[in-house]
Amino acid sequence: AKEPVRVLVTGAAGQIGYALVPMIARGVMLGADQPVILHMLDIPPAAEALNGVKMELVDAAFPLLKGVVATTDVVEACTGVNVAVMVGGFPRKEGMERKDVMSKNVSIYKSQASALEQHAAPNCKVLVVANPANTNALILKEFAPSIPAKNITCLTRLDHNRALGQISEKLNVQVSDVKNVIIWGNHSSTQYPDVNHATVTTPSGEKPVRELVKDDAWLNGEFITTVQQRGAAIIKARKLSSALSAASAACDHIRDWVLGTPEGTWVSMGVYSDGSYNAPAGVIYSFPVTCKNGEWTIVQGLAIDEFSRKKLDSTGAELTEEKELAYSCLS
Ligand code: NAX
Repeated sequence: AKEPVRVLVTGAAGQIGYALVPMIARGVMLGADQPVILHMLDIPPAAEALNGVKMELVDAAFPLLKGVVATTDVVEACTGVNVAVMVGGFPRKEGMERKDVMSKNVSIYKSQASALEQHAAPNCKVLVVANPANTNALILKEFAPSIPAKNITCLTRLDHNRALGQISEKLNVQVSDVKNVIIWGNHSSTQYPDVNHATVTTPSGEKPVRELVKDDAWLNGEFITTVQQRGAAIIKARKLSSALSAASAACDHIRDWVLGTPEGTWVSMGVYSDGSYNAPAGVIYSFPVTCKNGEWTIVQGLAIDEFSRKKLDSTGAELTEEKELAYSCLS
Protein backbone atom coordinates (compact mmCIF):
# COMPACT_ATOMS: atom_id res chain seq x y z
CA ALA A 1 0.00 0.00 0.00
CA LYS A 2 1.14 3.56 -0.75
CA GLU A 3 2.33 5.83 2.06
CA PRO A 4 -0.20 8.61 2.76
CA VAL A 5 0.51 12.03 1.25
CA ARG A 6 -0.01 15.01 3.56
CA VAL A 7 -2.08 17.76 1.96
CA LEU A 8 -2.44 21.17 3.57
CA VAL A 9 -5.51 23.30 2.87
CA THR A 10 -5.39 26.79 4.39
CA GLY A 11 -8.65 28.68 4.81
CA ALA A 12 -10.23 25.24 5.18
CA ALA A 13 -13.26 26.53 7.09
CA GLY A 14 -14.22 28.75 4.13
CA GLN A 15 -16.38 28.12 1.10
CA ILE A 16 -13.76 26.67 -1.22
CA GLY A 17 -12.31 24.64 1.63
CA TYR A 18 -15.68 23.02 2.27
CA ALA A 19 -15.91 21.91 -1.36
CA LEU A 20 -12.23 20.99 -1.65
CA VAL A 21 -11.49 18.78 1.35
CA PRO A 22 -14.00 16.04 0.44
CA MET A 23 -12.63 15.95 -3.11
CA ILE A 24 -9.12 15.44 -1.76
CA ALA A 25 -10.33 12.80 0.68
CA ARG A 26 -12.05 10.92 -2.17
CA GLY A 27 -8.89 10.77 -4.27
CA VAL A 28 -9.94 13.34 -6.86
CA MET A 29 -6.68 15.27 -6.43
CA LEU A 30 -4.04 12.57 -6.10
CA GLY A 31 -5.68 9.42 -7.40
CA ALA A 32 -8.08 6.75 -6.22
CA ASP A 33 -5.22 4.61 -4.88
CA GLN A 34 -3.44 7.37 -2.94
CA PRO A 35 -4.14 7.60 0.82
CA VAL A 36 -4.06 11.14 2.22
CA ILE A 37 -3.73 12.91 5.54
CA LEU A 38 -5.49 16.27 5.50
CA HIS A 39 -3.99 19.25 7.29
CA MET A 40 -6.51 22.07 7.65
CA LEU A 41 -5.56 25.57 8.80
CA ASP A 42 -7.78 28.50 9.59
CA ILE A 43 -7.69 31.49 11.94
CA PRO A 44 -9.04 31.50 15.51
CA PRO A 45 -12.42 33.13 14.72
CA ALA A 46 -13.08 30.15 12.40
CA ALA A 47 -11.75 27.46 14.75
CA GLU A 48 -15.14 26.12 15.72
CA ALA A 49 -16.34 25.96 12.12
CA LEU A 50 -13.08 24.23 11.20
CA ASN A 51 -13.71 21.64 13.86
CA GLY A 52 -17.17 21.11 12.36
CA VAL A 53 -15.56 20.36 9.00
CA LYS A 54 -13.27 17.88 10.71
CA MET A 55 -16.32 16.18 12.30
CA GLU A 56 -17.95 15.87 8.88
CA LEU A 57 -14.79 14.36 7.39
CA VAL A 58 -14.87 11.73 10.13
CA ASP A 59 -18.58 11.14 9.48
CA ALA A 60 -17.99 10.67 5.76
CA ALA A 61 -15.79 7.63 6.51
CA PHE A 62 -13.58 8.16 3.46
CA PRO A 63 -11.51 5.01 2.93
CA LEU A 64 -8.49 6.96 1.63
CA LEU A 65 -8.45 9.45 4.51
CA LYS A 66 -5.84 8.31 7.03
CA GLY A 67 -5.87 11.30 9.33
CA VAL A 68 -7.05 14.88 9.83
CA VAL A 69 -5.14 17.72 11.48
CA ALA A 70 -7.39 20.74 12.09
CA THR A 71 -5.56 23.64 13.65
CA THR A 72 -5.07 27.38 13.93
CA ASP A 73 -1.34 26.89 14.46
CA VAL A 74 0.61 27.56 11.27
CA VAL A 75 3.59 25.44 12.27
CA GLU A 76 1.46 22.41 13.15
CA ALA A 77 -0.46 22.87 9.90
CA CYS A 78 2.67 23.01 7.73
CA THR A 79 4.66 20.23 9.36
CA GLY A 80 5.54 17.44 6.95
CA VAL A 81 3.15 18.49 4.18
CA ASN A 82 3.86 17.29 0.64
CA VAL A 83 1.25 19.45 -1.06
CA ALA A 84 0.02 22.86 0.15
CA VAL A 85 -3.13 24.46 -1.24
CA MET A 86 -3.27 28.03 -0.01
CA VAL A 87 -6.91 29.13 -0.01
CA GLY A 88 -6.82 31.32 3.10
CA GLY A 89 -6.45 35.04 2.67
CA PHE A 90 -7.88 38.42 3.40
CA PRO A 91 -10.86 39.21 1.16
CA ARG A 92 -11.43 42.61 -0.38
CA LYS A 93 -14.27 44.26 1.48
CA GLU A 94 -16.37 47.10 0.14
CA GLY A 95 -14.69 50.45 0.40
CA MET A 96 -11.23 49.00 1.03
CA GLU A 97 -8.27 50.36 -0.88
CA ARG A 98 -6.38 47.93 -3.07
CA LYS A 99 -3.23 48.67 -1.16
CA ASP A 100 -4.82 47.77 2.18
CA VAL A 101 -5.96 44.37 0.88
CA MET A 102 -2.53 43.79 -0.63
CA SER A 103 -0.85 44.70 2.61
CA LYS A 104 -2.93 42.20 4.63
CA ASN A 105 -2.22 39.40 2.17
CA VAL A 106 1.47 40.22 1.91
CA SER A 107 1.82 39.80 5.65
CA ILE A 108 -0.16 36.51 5.64
CA TYR A 109 1.86 35.05 2.74
CA LYS A 110 5.15 36.24 4.18
CA SER A 111 4.60 34.41 7.45
CA GLN A 112 3.09 31.29 5.88
CA ALA A 113 6.09 31.16 3.48
CA SER A 114 8.46 30.91 6.45
CA ALA A 115 6.37 28.21 8.11
CA LEU A 116 6.30 26.15 4.92
CA GLU A 117 9.99 26.66 4.30
CA GLN A 118 10.89 25.47 7.79
CA HIS A 119 8.37 22.70 8.33
CA ALA A 120 6.99 21.31 5.06
CA ALA A 121 8.38 18.10 3.54
CA PRO A 122 11.27 18.58 1.12
CA ASN A 123 10.03 19.20 -2.41
CA CYS A 124 6.59 20.31 -1.18
CA LYS A 125 4.43 21.54 -4.07
CA VAL A 126 2.53 24.76 -3.41
CA LEU A 127 -0.64 26.03 -5.12
CA VAL A 128 -1.90 29.50 -4.19
CA VAL A 129 -5.63 30.02 -4.76
CA ALA A 130 -6.30 33.07 -2.57
CA ASN A 131 -6.41 36.42 -4.34
CA PRO A 132 -4.43 38.23 -5.52
CA ALA A 133 -3.29 34.69 -6.41
CA ASN A 134 -0.26 35.47 -8.61
CA THR A 135 1.16 38.07 -6.27
CA ASN A 136 0.46 36.05 -3.10
CA ALA A 137 2.41 33.22 -4.75
CA LEU A 138 5.24 35.60 -5.60
CA ILE A 139 5.45 36.78 -1.99
CA LEU A 140 5.42 33.17 -0.82
CA LYS A 141 8.30 32.42 -3.20
CA GLU A 142 10.32 35.44 -2.07
CA PHE A 143 10.00 34.55 1.60
CA ALA A 144 10.65 30.83 1.17
CA PRO A 145 13.94 31.03 -0.74
CA SER A 146 14.91 27.42 0.01
CA ILE A 147 11.75 26.09 -1.66
CA PRO A 148 12.59 25.79 -5.38
CA ALA A 149 10.77 28.48 -7.39
CA LYS A 150 9.36 25.78 -9.66
CA ASN A 151 7.44 24.36 -6.70
CA ILE A 152 5.38 27.52 -6.20
CA THR A 153 2.41 28.08 -8.49
CA CYS A 154 -0.97 29.81 -8.56
CA LEU A 155 -4.37 28.77 -9.81
CA THR A 156 -5.51 29.84 -13.28
CA ARG A 157 -6.96 26.43 -14.07
CA LEU A 158 -10.43 27.64 -13.16
CA ASP A 159 -10.15 30.27 -15.90
CA HIS A 160 -8.77 27.62 -18.26
CA ASN A 161 -11.70 25.30 -17.50
CA ARG A 162 -14.17 28.18 -17.91
CA ALA A 163 -12.72 28.80 -21.40
CA LEU A 164 -13.13 25.10 -22.29
CA GLY A 165 -16.71 25.25 -21.02
CA GLN A 166 -17.59 28.31 -23.14
CA ILE A 167 -16.19 26.72 -26.31
CA SER A 168 -18.00 23.48 -25.61
CA GLU A 169 -21.32 25.31 -25.16
CA LYS A 170 -20.82 27.45 -28.26
CA LEU A 171 -20.06 24.43 -30.48
CA ASN A 172 -22.37 22.04 -28.67
CA VAL A 173 -19.54 19.52 -28.23
CA GLN A 174 -18.33 17.60 -25.18
CA VAL A 175 -16.03 19.66 -22.99
CA SER A 176 -13.67 16.66 -22.87
CA ASP A 177 -13.20 17.01 -26.64
CA VAL A 178 -11.94 20.61 -26.35
CA LYS A 179 -8.31 21.24 -25.42
CA ASN A 180 -5.30 23.53 -25.48
CA VAL A 181 -6.91 26.86 -24.69
CA ILE A 182 -4.46 29.12 -22.84
CA ILE A 183 -4.89 31.56 -19.99
CA TRP A 184 -2.06 34.08 -20.12
CA GLY A 185 -0.97 36.31 -17.27
CA ASN A 186 -2.82 37.39 -14.17
CA HIS A 187 -5.80 35.69 -12.52
CA SER A 188 -7.74 38.95 -12.77
CA SER A 189 -9.92 40.65 -15.35
CA THR A 190 -6.80 41.39 -17.46
CA GLN A 191 -6.15 37.68 -18.04
CA TYR A 192 -6.09 36.70 -21.71
CA PRO A 193 -8.04 33.56 -22.64
CA ASP A 194 -6.46 32.55 -25.97
CA VAL A 195 -8.06 30.04 -28.35
CA ASN A 196 -5.60 30.43 -31.24
CA HIS A 197 -4.07 26.99 -30.61
CA ALA A 198 -7.13 25.27 -29.18
CA THR A 199 -8.65 22.27 -30.92
CA VAL A 200 -11.73 20.07 -30.82
CA THR A 201 -11.64 16.31 -31.37
CA THR A 202 -14.28 15.53 -34.03
CA PRO A 203 -15.19 12.30 -35.84
CA SER A 204 -12.96 13.52 -38.70
CA GLY A 205 -9.96 14.34 -36.52
CA GLU A 206 -8.71 17.34 -34.55
CA LYS A 207 -9.96 20.70 -35.80
CA PRO A 208 -8.89 24.22 -34.75
CA VAL A 209 -11.48 25.99 -32.62
CA ARG A 210 -11.33 29.07 -34.88
CA GLU A 211 -12.19 26.97 -37.92
CA LEU A 212 -15.21 25.42 -36.18
CA VAL A 213 -16.57 28.52 -34.45
CA LYS A 214 -16.30 30.62 -37.65
CA ASP A 215 -17.04 33.73 -35.60
CA ASP A 216 -13.87 35.71 -34.89
CA ALA A 217 -15.89 38.62 -33.55
CA TRP A 218 -17.27 36.36 -30.81
CA LEU A 219 -13.89 34.74 -30.09
CA ASN A 220 -12.13 38.12 -29.91
CA GLY A 221 -14.91 39.80 -27.95
CA GLU A 222 -17.69 38.20 -25.96
CA PHE A 223 -15.83 34.93 -25.39
CA ILE A 224 -12.92 36.75 -23.78
CA THR A 225 -15.02 39.01 -21.61
CA THR A 226 -17.29 36.14 -20.53
CA VAL A 227 -14.29 34.18 -19.25
CA GLN A 228 -12.73 37.26 -17.67
CA GLN A 229 -15.98 38.23 -15.94
CA ARG A 230 -17.22 34.77 -15.04
CA GLY A 231 -16.30 35.11 -11.38
CA ALA A 232 -18.47 38.22 -11.12
CA ALA A 233 -21.34 36.47 -12.94
CA ILE A 234 -21.24 33.63 -10.40
CA ILE A 235 -21.33 36.10 -7.51
CA LYS A 236 -24.32 37.85 -9.07
CA ALA A 237 -26.19 34.56 -9.48
CA ARG A 238 -25.21 32.77 -6.30
CA LYS A 239 -24.61 35.75 -4.00
CA LEU A 240 -21.42 33.87 -3.19
CA SER A 241 -18.23 33.46 -5.17
CA SER A 242 -17.28 30.35 -7.13
CA ALA A 243 -16.44 27.49 -4.82
CA LEU A 244 -17.15 24.06 -6.31
CA SER A 245 -15.56 25.01 -9.64
CA ALA A 246 -12.56 26.55 -7.85
CA ALA A 247 -12.11 23.43 -5.71
CA SER A 248 -12.41 21.18 -8.75
CA ALA A 249 -9.86 23.29 -10.65
CA ALA A 250 -7.43 23.11 -7.70
CA CYS A 251 -7.68 19.30 -7.87
CA ASP A 252 -7.11 19.37 -11.65
CA HIS A 253 -4.05 21.61 -11.19
CA ILE A 254 -2.36 19.38 -8.60
CA ARG A 255 -3.39 16.13 -10.30
CA ASP A 256 -1.90 17.14 -13.65
CA TRP A 257 1.23 18.55 -11.98
CA VAL A 258 1.86 15.38 -9.97
CA LEU A 259 0.56 12.71 -12.34
CA GLY A 260 1.29 14.43 -15.68
CA THR A 261 -0.70 15.98 -18.52
CA PRO A 262 -2.00 13.69 -21.29
CA GLU A 263 0.16 13.46 -24.42
CA GLY A 264 -0.64 16.33 -26.78
CA THR A 265 -2.48 18.36 -24.13
CA TRP A 266 -1.37 21.37 -22.20
CA VAL A 267 -2.98 23.21 -19.28
CA SER A 268 -2.62 26.70 -17.80
CA MET A 269 -0.69 27.28 -14.58
CA GLY A 270 0.59 30.42 -12.90
CA VAL A 271 4.36 29.82 -12.62
CA TYR A 272 7.50 31.83 -11.94
CA SER A 273 8.20 33.56 -15.23
CA ASP A 274 11.54 33.15 -16.98
CA GLY A 275 10.50 35.71 -19.59
CA SER A 276 9.13 33.16 -22.08
CA TYR A 277 6.95 34.83 -24.74
CA ASN A 278 8.41 38.15 -23.59
CA ALA A 279 6.29 38.07 -20.46
CA PRO A 280 7.92 39.99 -17.62
CA ALA A 281 10.44 37.76 -15.83
CA GLY A 282 10.28 37.49 -12.05
CA VAL A 283 6.51 37.55 -11.63
CA ILE A 284 4.10 34.61 -11.36
CA TYR A 285 2.51 34.57 -14.85
CA SER A 286 0.06 32.04 -16.27
CA PHE A 287 1.48 30.07 -19.21
CA PRO A 288 0.57 26.95 -21.17
CA VAL A 289 2.48 24.08 -19.54
CA THR A 290 2.88 20.35 -19.88
CA CYS A 291 3.74 18.24 -16.82
CA LYS A 292 5.79 15.08 -16.51
CA ASN A 293 7.45 13.36 -13.54
CA GLY A 294 6.09 16.01 -11.19
CA GLU A 295 7.53 18.97 -13.09
CA TRP A 296 5.93 21.55 -15.35
CA THR A 297 7.51 22.92 -18.52
CA ILE A 298 6.30 25.99 -20.40
CA VAL A 299 5.15 25.06 -23.92
CA GLN A 300 7.50 26.91 -26.27
CA GLY A 301 7.26 28.16 -29.84
CA LEU A 302 3.55 29.01 -30.10
CA ALA A 303 2.85 31.82 -32.56
CA ILE A 304 1.59 35.02 -30.92
CA ASP A 305 -0.28 37.37 -33.25
CA GLU A 306 -0.52 41.11 -32.82
CA PHE A 307 -3.89 41.01 -31.04
CA SER A 308 -2.54 38.46 -28.54
CA ARG A 309 0.74 40.35 -28.08
CA LYS A 310 -1.09 43.39 -26.73
CA LYS A 311 -3.10 41.26 -24.32
CA LEU A 312 -0.01 39.36 -23.06
CA ASP A 313 1.70 42.70 -22.50
CA SER A 314 -1.13 44.40 -20.66
CA THR A 315 -1.74 41.53 -18.22
CA GLY A 316 2.05 41.37 -17.72
CA ALA A 317 2.15 45.09 -16.98
CA GLU A 318 -0.55 44.62 -14.34
CA LEU A 319 1.52 41.89 -12.68
CA THR A 320 4.60 44.11 -12.61
CA GLU A 321 2.51 46.85 -11.06
CA GLU A 322 1.06 44.43 -8.46
CA LYS A 323 4.57 43.27 -7.62
CA GLU A 324 5.62 46.88 -6.98
CA LEU A 325 2.54 47.47 -4.84
CA ALA A 326 3.28 44.30 -2.84
CA TYR A 327 6.90 45.37 -2.28
CA SER A 328 5.76 48.80 -1.16
CA CYS A 329 3.71 47.03 1.55
CA LEU A 330 6.78 45.25 2.91
CA SER A 331 8.57 48.18 4.47
P1 NAX B 1 -13.93 32.34 2.32
O1 NAX B 1 -13.91 33.71 2.88
O2 NAX B 1 -15.17 31.54 2.35
O3 NAX B 1 -12.79 31.47 3.02
C1 NAX B 1 -11.52 31.95 3.30
C2 NAX B 1 -11.07 31.32 4.59
O4 NAX B 1 -9.71 31.72 4.83
C3 NAX B 1 -11.89 31.75 5.81
O5 NAX B 1 -12.32 30.60 6.53
C4 NAX B 1 -10.88 32.58 6.62
O6 NAX B 1 -11.10 32.49 8.02
C5 NAX B 1 -9.58 31.92 6.21
N1 NAX B 1 -8.38 32.73 6.48
C6 NAX B 1 -8.25 34.08 6.50
N2 NAX B 1 -7.00 34.42 6.83
C7 NAX B 1 -6.33 33.27 7.03
C8 NAX B 1 -5.00 32.98 7.41
N3 NAX B 1 -4.13 33.95 7.66
N4 NAX B 1 -4.63 31.67 7.51
C9 NAX B 1 -5.52 30.69 7.28
N5 NAX B 1 -6.80 30.90 6.93
C10 NAX B 1 -7.20 32.17 6.79
O7 NAX B 1 -13.38 32.50 0.81
P2 NAX B 1 -13.46 31.46 -0.39
O8 NAX B 1 -14.67 31.72 -1.18
O9 NAX B 1 -13.20 30.10 0.13
O10 NAX B 1 -12.24 31.96 -1.28
C11 NAX B 1 -10.91 31.83 -0.82
C12 NAX B 1 -9.95 32.62 -1.70
O11 NAX B 1 -9.95 32.09 -3.02
C13 NAX B 1 -10.30 34.08 -1.85
O12 NAX B 1 -9.09 34.84 -1.72
C14 NAX B 1 -10.84 34.18 -3.26
O13 NAX B 1 -10.67 35.46 -3.78
C15 NAX B 1 -9.97 33.16 -3.94
N6 NAX B 1 -10.46 32.65 -5.23
C16 NAX B 1 -9.54 32.36 -6.18
C17 NAX B 1 -9.86 31.77 -7.38
C18 NAX B 1 -8.81 31.42 -8.38
O14 NAX B 1 -9.19 30.95 -9.46
N7 NAX B 1 -7.51 31.63 -8.15
C19 NAX B 1 -11.27 31.50 -7.73
C20 NAX B 1 -12.16 31.40 -6.53
C21 NAX B 1 -11.88 32.38 -5.44
O15 NAX B 1 -12.48 33.61 -5.75
